[in-house]
Amino acid sequence: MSLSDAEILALAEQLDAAAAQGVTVPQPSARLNLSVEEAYRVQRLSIARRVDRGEAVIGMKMGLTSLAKMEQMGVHSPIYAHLTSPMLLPDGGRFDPTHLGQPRIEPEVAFVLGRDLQGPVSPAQALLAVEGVCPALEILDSRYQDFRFSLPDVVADNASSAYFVLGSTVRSPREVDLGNLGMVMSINGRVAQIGSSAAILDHPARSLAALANMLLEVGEKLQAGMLVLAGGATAAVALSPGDRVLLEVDALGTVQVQVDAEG
Ligand code: OOG
Ligand code: MG
Repeated sequence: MSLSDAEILALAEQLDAAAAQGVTVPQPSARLNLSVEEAYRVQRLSIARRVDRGEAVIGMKMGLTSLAKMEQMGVHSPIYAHLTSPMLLPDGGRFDPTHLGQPRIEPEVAFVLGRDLQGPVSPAQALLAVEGVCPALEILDSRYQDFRFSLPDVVADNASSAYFVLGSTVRSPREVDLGNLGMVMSINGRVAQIGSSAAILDHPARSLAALANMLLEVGEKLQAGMLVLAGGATAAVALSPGDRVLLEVDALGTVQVQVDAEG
């Protein structure tokens, strides 16, 4: 039994409100038989509500593109989600965690597209549309209790997106081989995760190509100027008020963010 348009819209409204308020809601899959396709419709409707409030879609992200992330979340299929303007923080910037329920952070690599990118494409073809690459940190916050969800649940929740930060040095993908760059994420000066860009579907360009190819299924393409997060290279780490996070990526440089202290 497929969901009615009214049920899809109700889920979008519920998840959008939960994200705005920093509260959790029940997983849709606990009471409904939501398909992945229906979950993407929920995601798009929730993003449409943000756009109605004045947010702009500035990019997209891939998620669950490394084994470490798949194992951590218990969901083994790559997914995509939308990035909107208030989610982007400046390098070295900070955010207020009080409206986030259970923030986590993960090390990523980001692409800046120099031209439109439409599937079907190979990873090498996808890279031709890329103008710049940089280190990135993504801050996640699930709208489900204990960060527990099925594949359709997390798709509906815009893949737990909350904030992201891009390193201020952007390099050309023609200058750097992205295939196996060491990545070290430190929190308060202590190493929290060590990984490699190779953990992201063997090469981050594969993640970008997979995104373009998934969007083709719904007749969409990536647009010039869009930012694309390739997905966490390691498991995500829980954040606390006052935490300072630094990511260092070989050949790409660094990116930093800070969680506001309490009070
Ligand atoms: C889902 C979002 C996954 C990534 O990079 O793998 C994601 C989650 O882990 O809550 O952003
Ligand atoms: Mg991510």
